[in-house]
Amino acid sequence: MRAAILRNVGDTALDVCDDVELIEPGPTDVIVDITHTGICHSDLSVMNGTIPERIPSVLGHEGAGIVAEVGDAVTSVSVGDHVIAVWSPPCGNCVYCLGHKRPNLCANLQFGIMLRPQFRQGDQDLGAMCGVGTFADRTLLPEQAVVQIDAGVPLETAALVGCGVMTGVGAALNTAKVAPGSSVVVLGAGGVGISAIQGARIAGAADIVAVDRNPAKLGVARSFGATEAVLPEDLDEVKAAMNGGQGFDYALECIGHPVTMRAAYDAVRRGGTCCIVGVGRVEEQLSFSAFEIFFNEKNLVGSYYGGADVRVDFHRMLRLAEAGQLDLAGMIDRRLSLEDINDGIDALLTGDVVRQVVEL
Ligand code: PAD
Ligand code: ZN
Repeated sequence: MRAAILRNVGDTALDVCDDVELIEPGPTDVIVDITHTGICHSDLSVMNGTIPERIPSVLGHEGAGIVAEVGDAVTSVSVGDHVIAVWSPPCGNCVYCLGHKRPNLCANLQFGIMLRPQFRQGDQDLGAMCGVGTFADRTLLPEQAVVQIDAGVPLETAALVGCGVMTGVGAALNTAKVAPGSSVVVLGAGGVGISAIQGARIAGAADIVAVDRNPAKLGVARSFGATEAVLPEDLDEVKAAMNGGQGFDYALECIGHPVTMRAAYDAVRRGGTCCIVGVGRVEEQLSFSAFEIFFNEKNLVGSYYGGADVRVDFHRMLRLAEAGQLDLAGMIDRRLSLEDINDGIDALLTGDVVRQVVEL
Protein backbone atom coordinates (compact mmCIF):
# COMPACT_ATOMS: atom_id res chain seq x y z
CA MET A 1 0.00 0.00 0.00
CA ARG A 2 0.97 3.66 -0.31
CA ALA A 3 2.31 5.81 2.54
CA ALA A 4 4.15 9.12 2.93
CA ILE A 5 7.23 8.61 5.07
CA LEU A 6 9.46 11.08 6.91
CA ARG A 7 12.98 9.66 6.59
CA ASN A 8 14.97 12.27 8.56
CA VAL A 9 14.19 15.21 10.80
CA GLY A 10 14.86 18.30 8.69
CA ASP A 11 13.69 16.78 5.40
CA THR A 12 11.46 19.25 3.57
CA ALA A 13 9.62 16.54 1.64
CA LEU A 14 8.05 13.20 2.47
CA ASP A 15 8.97 10.03 0.61
CA VAL A 16 5.78 8.68 -1.00
CA CYS A 17 6.15 4.92 -1.49
CA ASP A 18 3.83 2.15 -2.63
CA ASP A 19 5.49 -0.86 -0.99
CA VAL A 20 4.57 -0.28 2.65
CA GLU A 21 2.82 -2.93 4.77
CA LEU A 22 1.08 -2.92 8.12
CA ILE A 23 2.44 -5.03 10.97
CA GLU A 24 0.30 -7.96 12.13
CA PRO A 25 -2.70 -6.64 14.08
CA GLY A 26 -3.22 -7.80 17.66
CA PRO A 27 -6.57 -8.90 19.15
CA THR A 28 -7.53 -5.38 20.26
CA ASP A 29 -6.47 -3.66 17.02
CA VAL A 30 -8.53 -2.27 14.18
CA ILE A 31 -7.37 -1.78 10.58
CA VAL A 32 -8.84 1.32 8.97
CA ASP A 33 -8.94 2.12 5.25
CA ILE A 34 -8.13 5.82 5.38
CA THR A 35 -10.30 7.73 2.91
CA HIS A 36 -9.31 11.30 3.83
CA THR A 37 -6.60 13.00 5.85
CA GLY A 38 -6.02 16.66 6.57
CA ILE A 39 -2.55 18.20 6.63
CA CYS A 40 -2.03 19.87 10.03
CA HIS A 41 0.83 22.15 11.03
CA SER A 42 1.87 19.50 13.56
CA ASP A 43 2.89 17.27 10.62
CA LEU A 44 5.28 20.04 9.55
CA SER A 45 6.42 20.34 13.16
CA VAL A 46 7.48 16.70 13.16
CA MET A 47 9.40 17.30 9.92
CA ASN A 48 11.30 20.29 11.34
CA GLY A 49 11.90 18.68 14.74
CA THR A 50 9.55 20.86 16.81
CA ILE A 51 7.53 17.79 17.80
CA PRO A 52 9.74 14.77 18.66
CA GLU A 53 8.77 11.56 16.87
CA ARG A 54 10.43 8.24 16.08
CA ILE A 55 12.00 8.22 12.63
CA PRO A 56 11.40 6.90 10.01
CA SER A 57 7.70 7.37 10.40
CA VAL A 58 4.49 7.61 8.40
CA LEU A 59 3.10 11.06 9.15
CA GLY A 60 -0.54 12.19 9.33
CA HIS A 61 -2.79 12.24 12.38
CA GLU A 62 -6.02 13.95 11.20
CA GLY A 63 -7.96 11.30 9.33
CA ALA A 64 -11.13 9.34 8.81
CA GLY A 65 -12.00 6.15 7.02
CA ILE A 66 -13.75 2.80 7.06
CA VAL A 67 -12.96 -0.17 9.31
CA ALA A 68 -11.52 -2.96 7.17
CA GLU A 69 -10.58 -5.56 9.83
CA VAL A 70 -11.02 -5.99 13.57
CA GLY A 71 -9.13 -8.18 16.04
CA ASP A 72 -10.95 -10.99 17.90
CA ALA A 73 -11.26 -8.99 21.13
CA VAL A 74 -12.58 -5.77 19.56
CA THR A 75 -16.11 -4.98 20.73
CA SER A 76 -16.76 -1.31 19.97
CA VAL A 77 -16.56 -1.25 16.15
CA SER A 78 -17.19 -3.63 13.26
CA VAL A 79 -15.99 -4.00 9.68
CA GLY A 80 -17.62 -1.34 7.50
CA ASP A 81 -18.04 1.23 10.29
CA HIS A 82 -17.07 4.81 9.44
CA VAL A 83 -14.59 6.18 11.97
CA ILE A 84 -12.42 9.16 12.88
CA ALA A 85 -8.87 8.39 14.04
CA VAL A 86 -7.82 9.67 17.48
CA TRP A 87 -4.25 10.83 18.12
CA SER A 88 -4.53 10.79 21.91
CA PRO A 89 -6.86 7.87 22.64
CA PRO A 90 -8.29 7.42 26.14
CA CYS A 91 -7.51 4.01 27.66
CA GLY A 92 -10.73 4.33 29.64
CA ASN A 93 -9.37 3.06 32.95
CA CYS A 94 -6.72 5.38 34.35
CA VAL A 95 -6.49 8.33 36.69
CA TYR A 96 -7.02 10.77 33.78
CA CYS A 97 -9.85 8.86 32.08
CA LEU A 98 -11.81 8.17 35.26
CA GLY A 99 -10.33 9.99 38.24
CA HIS A 100 -9.86 13.47 36.82
CA LYS A 101 -12.21 13.10 33.84
CA ARG A 102 -9.48 14.46 31.53
CA PRO A 103 -9.27 11.63 28.97
CA ASN A 104 -7.36 13.82 26.48
CA LEU A 105 -4.40 13.65 28.89
CA CYS A 106 -4.33 9.83 29.07
CA ALA A 107 -1.00 8.76 27.60
CA ASN A 108 -1.25 5.03 28.28
CA LEU A 109 -2.17 4.11 24.73
CA GLN A 110 -0.56 7.07 22.94
CA PHE A 111 2.91 6.31 24.17
CA GLY A 112 2.37 2.56 23.94
CA ILE A 113 1.43 2.68 20.28
CA MET A 114 4.06 5.29 19.47
CA LEU A 115 6.69 2.85 20.69
CA ARG A 116 5.65 -0.07 18.55
CA PRO A 117 6.37 0.07 14.83
CA GLN A 118 3.07 0.27 12.97
CA PHE A 119 4.27 -0.14 9.39
CA ARG A 120 7.01 -2.04 7.61
CA GLN A 121 8.85 -1.51 4.35
CA GLY A 122 11.03 -4.42 3.34
CA ASP A 123 13.12 -5.19 6.44
CA GLN A 124 12.67 -1.75 7.96
CA ASP A 125 10.18 -0.95 10.72
CA LEU A 126 8.35 2.38 10.41
CA GLY A 127 6.63 4.33 13.17
CA ALA A 128 3.49 6.41 12.79
CA MET A 129 2.93 10.01 13.84
CA CYS A 130 1.32 9.94 17.31
CA GLY A 131 0.72 6.26 16.64
CA VAL A 132 -1.81 7.18 13.94
CA GLY A 133 -0.14 7.50 10.50
CA THR A 134 -3.01 8.67 8.29
CA PHE A 135 -0.81 9.55 5.29
CA ALA A 136 -1.30 5.94 4.21
CA ASP A 137 -3.94 3.88 2.43
CA ARG A 138 -4.48 1.90 5.65
CA THR A 139 -3.46 2.18 9.25
CA LEU A 140 -3.56 0.06 12.37
CA LEU A 141 -5.01 1.43 15.59
CA PRO A 142 -6.11 0.16 19.00
CA GLU A 143 -9.91 0.19 19.15
CA GLN A 144 -9.89 3.14 21.58
CA ALA A 145 -8.19 5.21 18.83
CA VAL A 146 -11.22 5.14 16.55
CA VAL A 147 -14.56 6.85 17.12
CA GLN A 148 -17.46 5.50 15.12
CA ILE A 149 -19.59 8.07 13.32
CA ASP A 150 -22.80 7.97 11.34
CA ALA A 151 -22.27 6.62 7.81
CA GLY A 152 -24.09 9.67 6.42
CA VAL A 153 -21.39 12.10 7.61
CA PRO A 154 -18.99 13.07 4.78
CA LEU A 155 -15.64 11.45 5.65
CA GLU A 156 -13.81 14.42 4.12
CA THR A 157 -15.07 16.82 6.77
CA ALA A 158 -15.04 14.16 9.50
CA ALA A 159 -11.28 13.89 8.96
CA LEU A 160 -10.80 17.51 10.07
CA VAL A 161 -12.57 16.79 13.34
CA GLY A 162 -9.78 14.31 14.13
CA CYS A 163 -7.35 17.13 14.94
CA GLY A 164 -7.66 20.77 13.88
CA VAL A 165 -11.37 21.26 14.46
CA MET A 166 -11.51 19.40 17.76
CA THR A 167 -8.40 21.24 18.93
CA GLY A 168 -9.56 24.76 18.03
CA VAL A 169 -13.25 24.52 18.89
CA GLY A 170 -12.41 22.52 22.00
CA ALA A 171 -9.86 25.12 23.14
CA ALA A 172 -12.59 27.78 23.04
CA LEU A 173 -15.39 25.67 24.56
CA ASN A 174 -13.66 23.17 26.86
CA THR A 175 -10.38 24.78 27.89
CA ALA A 176 -10.87 28.55 27.84
CA LYS A 177 -14.63 28.18 28.41
CA VAL A 178 -15.43 31.35 26.43
CA ALA A 179 -18.50 33.08 27.90
CA PRO A 180 -21.38 34.68 25.97
CA GLY A 181 -20.86 38.40 25.37
CA SER A 182 -17.12 38.24 26.01
CA SER A 183 -14.16 39.45 23.94
CA VAL A 184 -11.73 36.98 22.37
CA VAL A 185 -8.53 37.37 20.39
CA VAL A 186 -7.33 34.42 18.30
CA LEU A 187 -3.70 34.53 17.16
CA GLY A 188 -3.14 32.52 13.98
CA ALA A 189 -5.87 31.83 11.43
CA GLY A 190 -4.87 28.41 10.14
CA GLY A 191 -6.97 25.28 10.54
CA VAL A 192 -6.72 25.39 14.33
CA GLY A 193 -7.21 29.18 14.62
CA ILE A 194 -10.22 29.23 12.26
CA SER A 195 -11.70 26.45 14.39
CA ALA A 196 -11.03 28.50 17.54
CA ILE A 197 -12.76 31.49 15.93
CA GLN A 198 -15.74 29.29 15.16
CA GLY A 199 -15.69 27.94 18.72
CA ALA A 200 -15.73 31.48 20.11
CA ARG A 201 -18.65 32.33 17.82
CA ILE A 202 -20.54 29.21 18.96
CA ALA A 203 -19.88 30.22 22.59
CA GLY A 204 -21.53 33.59 21.91
CA ALA A 205 -18.49 35.89 22.18
CA ALA A 206 -19.37 39.47 21.24
CA ASP A 207 -15.92 40.48 19.97
CA ILE A 208 -13.75 37.97 18.11
CA VAL A 209 -10.53 39.50 16.80
CA ALA A 210 -8.29 37.41 14.55
CA VAL A 211 -4.57 38.21 14.26
CA ASP A 212 -2.47 36.80 11.42
CA ARG A 213 0.67 38.00 9.69
CA ASN A 214 -0.69 36.84 6.33
CA PRO A 215 -3.01 39.59 5.02
CA ALA A 216 -4.92 37.04 2.93
CA LYS A 217 -6.03 35.32 6.15
CA LEU A 218 -7.78 38.39 7.53
CA GLY A 219 -10.76 38.16 5.14
CA VAL A 220 -10.86 34.39 5.65
CA ALA A 221 -11.07 34.87 9.43
CA ARG A 222 -13.95 37.35 9.03
CA SER A 223 -15.84 34.90 6.85
CA PHE A 224 -15.72 32.33 9.68
CA GLY A 225 -17.00 34.71 12.34
CA ALA A 226 -14.19 37.07 13.36
CA THR A 227 -15.71 40.50 14.02
CA GLU A 228 -12.36 42.10 13.25
CA ALA A 229 -9.10 40.80 11.76
CA VAL A 230 -5.74 42.57 11.98
CA LEU A 231 -2.03 42.20 11.33
CA PRO A 232 0.14 41.63 14.46
CA GLU A 233 1.33 45.27 14.48
CA ASP A 234 -2.29 46.42 14.92
CA LEU A 235 -3.08 44.20 17.90
CA ASP A 236 -2.36 46.89 20.51
CA GLU A 237 -4.84 49.22 18.86
CA VAL A 238 -7.72 46.73 19.02
CA LYS A 239 -6.71 45.68 22.52
CA ALA A 240 -7.14 49.31 23.60
CA ALA A 241 -10.80 49.13 22.60
CA MET A 242 -11.54 46.14 24.88
CA ASN A 243 -12.66 46.44 28.50
CA GLY A 244 -11.83 50.15 28.68
CA GLY A 245 -8.29 49.54 27.44
CA GLN A 246 -7.56 46.61 29.80
CA GLY A 247 -7.57 43.99 27.05
CA PHE A 248 -9.45 40.89 25.97
CA ASP A 249 -11.30 38.47 28.23
CA TYR A 250 -9.67 35.54 26.38
CA ALA A 251 -6.71 34.99 24.07
CA LEU A 252 -6.25 31.76 22.11
CA GLU A 253 -2.74 31.33 20.70
CA CYS A 254 -2.88 29.03 17.65
CA ILE A 255 0.60 29.54 16.15
CA GLY A 256 3.23 27.97 18.40
CA HIS A 257 5.97 30.61 18.87
CA PRO A 258 7.12 32.02 22.22
CA VAL A 259 6.69 35.58 20.89
CA THR A 260 3.05 35.05 19.95
CA MET A 261 2.41 33.14 23.18
CA ARG A 262 3.71 36.13 25.12
CA ALA A 263 1.63 38.49 22.92
CA ALA A 264 -1.44 36.42 23.75
CA TYR A 265 -0.73 36.70 27.47
CA ASP A 266 -0.23 40.45 27.16
CA ALA A 267 -3.44 40.88 25.16
CA VAL A 268 -5.73 39.73 27.99
CA ARG A 269 -7.00 41.88 30.84
CA ARG A 270 -6.24 41.20 34.49
CA GLY A 271 -8.14 38.06 35.48
CA GLY A 272 -8.55 37.06 31.81
CA THR A 273 -7.60 33.72 30.26
CA CYS A 274 -4.66 33.07 27.95
CA CYS A 275 -5.00 29.68 26.32
CA ILE A 276 -1.96 28.27 24.50
CA VAL A 277 -2.91 25.89 21.71
CA GLY A 278 0.13 26.26 19.42
CA VAL A 279 3.05 23.88 19.90
CA GLY A 280 6.56 25.31 20.26
CA ARG A 281 9.92 23.57 20.43
CA VAL A 282 10.92 21.72 23.61
CA GLU A 283 13.97 23.97 24.14
CA GLU A 284 12.16 27.27 23.58
CA GLN A 285 11.27 29.28 26.67
CA LEU A 286 8.53 31.73 27.52
CA SER A 287 9.29 34.24 30.27
CA PHE A 288 7.21 36.08 32.83
CA SER A 289 8.13 38.53 35.53
CA ALA A 290 7.80 36.94 38.97
CA PHE A 291 5.61 39.90 39.93
CA GLU A 292 3.13 39.94 37.06
CA ILE A 293 1.85 36.40 37.66
CA PHE A 294 0.47 37.39 41.05
CA PHE A 295 -0.43 40.93 40.16
CA ASN A 296 -2.47 40.24 37.02
CA GLU A 297 -4.11 37.02 38.19
CA LYS A 298 -4.41 35.89 34.58
CA ASN A 299 -5.26 32.27 33.85
CA LEU A 300 -2.52 30.76 31.70
CA VAL A 301 -3.58 27.38 30.42
CA GLY A 302 -2.39 24.94 27.79
CA SER A 303 -4.88 23.08 25.63
CA TYR A 304 -4.12 19.52 24.52
CA TYR A 305 -6.48 18.20 21.83
CA GLY A 306 -9.03 20.85 22.79
CA GLY A 307 -9.49 19.28 26.22
CA ALA A 308 -11.69 16.75 24.45
CA ASP A 309 -13.32 13.56 25.47
CA VAL A 310 -13.27 12.38 21.87
CA ARG A 311 -15.96 9.78 22.53
CA VAL A 312 -18.42 12.61 23.24
CA ASP A 313 -16.89 15.70 21.65
CA PHE A 314 -16.33 14.35 18.10
CA HIS A 315 -20.10 13.84 17.94
CA ARG A 316 -20.68 17.33 19.34
CA MET A 317 -18.54 18.78 16.53
CA LEU A 318 -20.48 16.82 13.90
CA ARG A 319 -23.83 17.88 15.36
CA LEU A 320 -22.76 21.52 15.34
CA ALA A 321 -21.76 21.10 11.69
CA GLU A 322 -25.08 19.45 10.85
CA ALA A 323 -26.93 22.28 12.59
CA GLY A 324 -25.08 24.82 10.45
CA GLN A 325 -23.20 26.32 13.40
CA LEU A 326 -19.76 24.96 12.50
CA ASP A 327 -18.54 25.28 8.91
CA LEU A 328 -16.29 22.32 8.19
CA ALA A 329 -16.61 22.08 4.40
CA GLY A 330 -15.68 25.76 4.02
CA MET A 331 -12.35 25.12 5.75
CA ILE A 332 -11.12 22.89 2.92
CA ASP A 333 -9.05 24.96 0.49
CA ARG A 334 -7.52 22.15 -1.57
CA ARG A 335 -7.99 18.47 -2.31
CA LEU A 336 -4.84 16.52 -3.11
CA SER A 337 -3.75 13.01 -3.91
CA LEU A 338 -1.11 11.32 -1.75
CA GLU A 339 1.36 11.70 -4.64
CA ASP A 340 0.92 15.50 -4.36
CA ILE A 341 1.30 15.67 -0.59
CA ASN A 342 4.58 17.60 -0.80
CA ASP A 343 2.78 20.38 -2.70
CA GLY A 344 0.37 20.49 0.23
CA ILE A 345 3.24 20.75 2.71
CA ASP A 346 4.76 23.63 0.72
CA ALA A 347 1.39 25.42 0.63
CA LEU A 348 0.95 25.08 4.39
CA LEU A 349 4.37 26.67 4.89
CA THR A 350 3.23 29.83 3.09
CA GLY A 351 0.27 30.17 5.48
CA ASP A 352 -2.16 30.67 2.58
CA VAL A 353 -4.40 27.69 3.27
CA VAL A 354 -6.74 26.77 6.11
CA ARG A 355 -6.90 23.03 5.52
CA GLN A 356 -5.95 20.73 2.66
CA VAL A 357 -7.40 17.26 2.46
CA VAL A 358 -5.63 14.31 0.88
CA GLU A 359 -8.04 11.85 -0.73
CA LEU A 360 -6.76 8.27 -0.49
P1 PAD B 1 -1.34 26.67 10.14
O1 PAD B 1 0.02 26.65 9.60
O2 PAD B 1 -2.48 26.20 9.30
O3 PAD B 1 -1.73 28.12 10.66
C1 PAD B 1 -0.86 28.97 11.33
C2 PAD B 1 -1.29 30.42 11.03
O4 PAD B 1 -0.51 31.28 11.83
C3 PAD B 1 -1.11 30.83 9.58
O5 PAD B 1 -2.28 31.47 9.11
C4 PAD B 1 0.08 31.80 9.63
O6 PAD B 1 0.00 32.83 8.65
C5 PAD B 1 -0.04 32.35 11.03
N1 PAD B 1 1.21 32.81 11.62
C6 PAD B 1 2.41 32.16 11.64
N2 PAD B 1 3.32 32.87 12.32
C7 PAD B 1 2.70 34.00 12.73
C8 PAD B 1 3.12 35.14 13.48
N3 PAD B 1 4.37 35.22 13.94
N4 PAD B 1 2.21 36.10 13.73
C9 PAD B 1 0.94 36.02 13.25
N5 PAD B 1 0.50 34.98 12.52
C10 PAD B 1 1.36 33.96 12.28
O7 PAD B 1 -1.29 25.80 11.49
P2 PAD B 1 -2.45 24.96 12.23
O8 PAD B 1 -3.63 25.82 12.38
O9 PAD B 1 -2.55 23.61 11.60
O10 PAD B 1 -1.74 24.74 13.65
C11 PAD B 1 -1.48 25.85 14.50
C12 PAD B 1 -0.73 25.43 15.73
O11 PAD B 1 -1.53 24.55 16.53
C13 PAD B 1 0.57 24.64 15.43
O12 PAD B 1 1.54 25.03 16.37
C14 PAD B 1 0.14 23.20 15.68
O13 PAD B 1 1.24 22.36 15.97
C15 PAD B 1 -0.76 23.42 16.87
C16 PAD B 1 -1.66 22.28 17.22
N6 PAD B 1 -1.92 22.03 18.53
C17 PAD B 1 -2.70 21.00 18.92
C18 PAD B 1 -2.96 20.83 20.37
O14 PAD B 1 -3.46 19.78 20.81
N7 PAD B 1 -2.67 21.84 21.17
C19 PAD B 1 -3.30 20.19 17.97
C20 PAD B 1 -3.08 20.47 16.62
C21 PAD B 1 -2.25 21.50 16.23
ZN1 ZN C 1 -2.93 18.19 14.22
